[in-house]
Amino acid sequence: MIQTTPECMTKEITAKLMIHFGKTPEEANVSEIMEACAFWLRDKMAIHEVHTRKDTTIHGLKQVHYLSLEFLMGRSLMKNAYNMGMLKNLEKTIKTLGFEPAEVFEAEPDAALGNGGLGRLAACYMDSLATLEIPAVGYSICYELGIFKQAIKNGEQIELPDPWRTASDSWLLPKSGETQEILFGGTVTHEIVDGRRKIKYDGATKVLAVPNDMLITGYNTNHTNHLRLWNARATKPLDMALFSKGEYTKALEERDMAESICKVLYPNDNHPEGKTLRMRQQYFFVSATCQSVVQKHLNAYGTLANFAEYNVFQINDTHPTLVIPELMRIFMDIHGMDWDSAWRIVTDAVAYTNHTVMWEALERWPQSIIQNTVPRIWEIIVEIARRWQAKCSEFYHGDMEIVKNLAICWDNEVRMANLCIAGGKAVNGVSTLHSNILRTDVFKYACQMNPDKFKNVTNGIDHRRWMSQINPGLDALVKELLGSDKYLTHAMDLQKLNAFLDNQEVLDKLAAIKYENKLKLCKFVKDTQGIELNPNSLFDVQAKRLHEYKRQLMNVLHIITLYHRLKDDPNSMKVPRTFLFGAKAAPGYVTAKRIIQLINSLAHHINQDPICQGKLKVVFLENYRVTLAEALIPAAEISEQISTAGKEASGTGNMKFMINGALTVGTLDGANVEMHDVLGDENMFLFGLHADEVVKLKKDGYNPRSIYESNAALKRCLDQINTGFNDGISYSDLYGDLLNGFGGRADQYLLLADYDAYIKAQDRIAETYLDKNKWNRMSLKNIAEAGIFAADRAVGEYADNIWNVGHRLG
Ligand code: 26W
Repeated sequence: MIQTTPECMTKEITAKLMIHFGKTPEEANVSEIMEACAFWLRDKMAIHEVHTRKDTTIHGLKQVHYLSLEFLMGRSLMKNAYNMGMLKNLEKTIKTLGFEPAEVFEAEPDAALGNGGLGRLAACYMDSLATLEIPAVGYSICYELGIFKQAIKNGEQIELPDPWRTASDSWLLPKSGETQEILFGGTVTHEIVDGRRKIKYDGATKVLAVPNDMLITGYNTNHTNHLRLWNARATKPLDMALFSKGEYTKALEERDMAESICKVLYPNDNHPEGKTLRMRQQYFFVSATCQSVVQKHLNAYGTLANFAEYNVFQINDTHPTLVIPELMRIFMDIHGMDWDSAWRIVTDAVAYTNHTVMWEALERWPQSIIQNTVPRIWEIIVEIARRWQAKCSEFYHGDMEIVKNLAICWDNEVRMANLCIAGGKAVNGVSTLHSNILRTDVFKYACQMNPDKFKNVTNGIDHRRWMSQINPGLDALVKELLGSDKYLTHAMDLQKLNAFLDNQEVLDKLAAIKYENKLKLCKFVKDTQGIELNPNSLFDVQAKRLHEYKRQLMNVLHIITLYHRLKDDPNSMKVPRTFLFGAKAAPGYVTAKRIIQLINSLAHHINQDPICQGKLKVVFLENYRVTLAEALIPAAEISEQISTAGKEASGTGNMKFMINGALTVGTLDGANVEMHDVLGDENMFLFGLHADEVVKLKKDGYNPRSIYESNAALKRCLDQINTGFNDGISYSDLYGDLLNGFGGRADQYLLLADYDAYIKAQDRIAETYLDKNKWNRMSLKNIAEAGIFAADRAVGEYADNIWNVGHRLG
C-alpha cells in the first residue's frame, strides 16, 4: 500500500487543483476539490494497475473478462480511498483545504450506467475481483447519459437526463492507442484468395471504439483492475466525398451512428427492446472487447491455440451473447482457423449467467435486425444454429417439439439464451431456487443433454460498501465485539456475533445505532423532500425497480388495510409505521408508472388525514439510486422482499438490508430461500405461496374474484383503489388488472392469493416490534448470518467452479 501523509497529500492535491482548474483551494468550489482528489487518487491507482497487468503477463495468469451492458457503480471517491487505506488521511486533507469531507463526497455524481440488480451486481463483483486479486477486466459502454433521473410531479414519474460525465471524467483514463474498428451493415461476400477464404464488406459503416478505463481498487491490496468503457467515435467528422456531391444528410450518417450508439442506456429492466440501436450497442461493445482481448493475447503468447487457457469471458445475462459468433469470426476470418478448432476454443472460453426467468425478459431478436446490422455475424449464427439443431435432434431422436424448444433460430427469430447454452461452457443461475428452475423448467431439455454445464452461484454483495462504509456505527460495534476487522475480508467471521445474542448491553448498543441511522435518514428526507418523519415509528422499506412481480401493489394493499383499521378504530395501531418506497419504472411500462402514481395518491391522502398523525406515514422517495440506497438501508427496520415465489431470480437488496440489521418480510423466493436456511422461521417473517404452489395454482385455474368476494378487508381495499383517494384520481385500471382479464391474466402475480398471509405476517411484525429485546436479538442474528452473502464468496465460487482461476482469501 502507498504510504503518504496528510501534509504530502495536501501539497499534491493542491497541485492537481492548479494544473486542472488553474485555481488555489481558496478559489475552488466543492466540485473542483472533489475532482482534484479523484485525479490524485487515479494517479496512484494507475501505477498499481500497470504493475498488476505486468504481473499477470509475467506469471502467465488467466484473465477474467466480465462483459455487461450495465455497471451501476455509484460514487467512487470514498470507495477508492477506503480500499486503499487512505480515507482518514483524505478526510484530514480535505479539511486542511478548507472543505467538509461529507460535502466533497456528496459533490460526486453517481456513475449510474445500469438499471437495477444486474448492473449493481456487476459493480459489486468488480470490487471483489480486485480484492481477491483476480486479474479481471469489466467491459461496457461509456454511455453519455446513465439511467434517467426521476422526478415526481403531481404524483407521476418524470424522466430527466443524467449527464454523469461532466464531473466524473476525472476517473476515466482514455486509452486512444487501443482504439478498435467496428463494422456495421453492408453486404458480405466470400472470396477465395491464395486458397484462403477472405470476407469482403461492401457498403459497411465503420465506427471507432475508443476505450475509457475506470480503475478498480481492491480492498487492502495493491491489485488494481479496470472497467473498460467503450466510447463510439466516427472515423472522420464528415464524409467529404458525399458532402461535395451535395448529399449532406448522408455525409453525416457515420457520425450520427457513432454518436447514437453511446448516447444513452436503455432504461428497461426485464423487458428487452428489439430495436436496431440496441443491437448496435450490443455488437459495438462485444466486438471492441473481443478484438482487443485477442490482440493482447497474441501479443503476449503469439498463438491462439492456448487462448482458452488464459482467457475466460463471463457474460452478464444474454446482452453480450454476440461474443460467441464474434470470437468465431475473429478466429476464422482474421486468423484463418477452421470451424471446429475455433468452436473448441470458444466453447471453452465463454460462460453465461442468467438473471431472470420472466418470459418477456428473454431476448429474442428478429432475424432481419441481426441480418441487416451485422450480416457476417448472422451467417455465423445460422451455422451455429444448424449444427446445434442437428445435435439436439440426434439426442432427442427427432422429437420436433423439443428441437423447436432448443432451437437458436426459429420463426425468423434468434433466441439468445439458447445461443449462450450452445456456445458456453457453463450456464449459471443466481440463487439455489433460480438455478433449479433453470434446470427443471426454463432450460430443462438443454440440461438433460449436459447436466454438468448447469451450475449455481448465489449472488453476493460488496459488504464493505453495503455495511462497513455506509453504516460506520455498526462497523465499529462489529470490530469492537470481534476484536478485529477481519470480517472485512472474511465475512463469515460475522457469525461470531452469535455469541452476543443474549447480551443486553450489545443489544442496546445495536438499537442505539439503528436509531442514530434513522435520525440521519430523517434529516436526509427533510433536506431533500421537505418531509418530516417520526424516528420512533417502524421504518418499513421497499426499494427496488418497480415491477408487477415485485408486488409493490401488495404492500399498498397492506397500508390501505392499516388505514381502514385506523378509520374504524383510531387506537388500532399499536406500532406507528413509516412506509418508505424507492423505485424507478421503465418509461414505457404503463402499469408500473400507474403504481407509482397510486403510491403518491395514497401518501398524499394518508399524510394529511389527522387520524394518521404520528401513526401512519407513506413516503415515495424520489430518484432511487445507489447513493439513496446508501442513506436508506442502514435506517431500515423492515425489508420488503415480497415477490411472487419463483419470479425473483435472487434479489440483492434483500442481502443489503439483512446485513444492516433489518428484518425481512418475504416469500420463499430467490435468495430469501438461502436466507431462511440460515435464519429459520423465527428470525424472519416468511409468508405466502411457495414456487411450486404458484405453478400448481395457475395450472389448476386461479380465481382472484372469489378471494375478493370472500375477504371483506381485501374487498374494501380494492374498492378504495377503484374509487381512488382525496386527489380524485381513480385507479380502476389497476383494480381491473387484479380482478378482470382472460386466460389467467387477472392478478397474474397472485397478490390476492397471498394477501391474507401477508397481512398476518405484517401483524406478527407489529407484535414483535413491541418486544424490543426480541426484535434486537433477531436483528443481531440477521447480521451474524449475513456473511454468506458476501460478494467475495460468490466471486470465489465463480473462480473455483467456472473460471478455474486462483485467488486469495480462499
Ligand atoms: C434487455 C432488457 C433487460 C434488462 C435487464 C432484461 C433483463 C434485465 C436483467 C436481467 C434484469 C435484472 O436486473 N435481473 C435481476 O438480476 C439480479 C442480479 O442477479 C437479481 O438479483 C434479480 O433477482 C434479478 O431480477
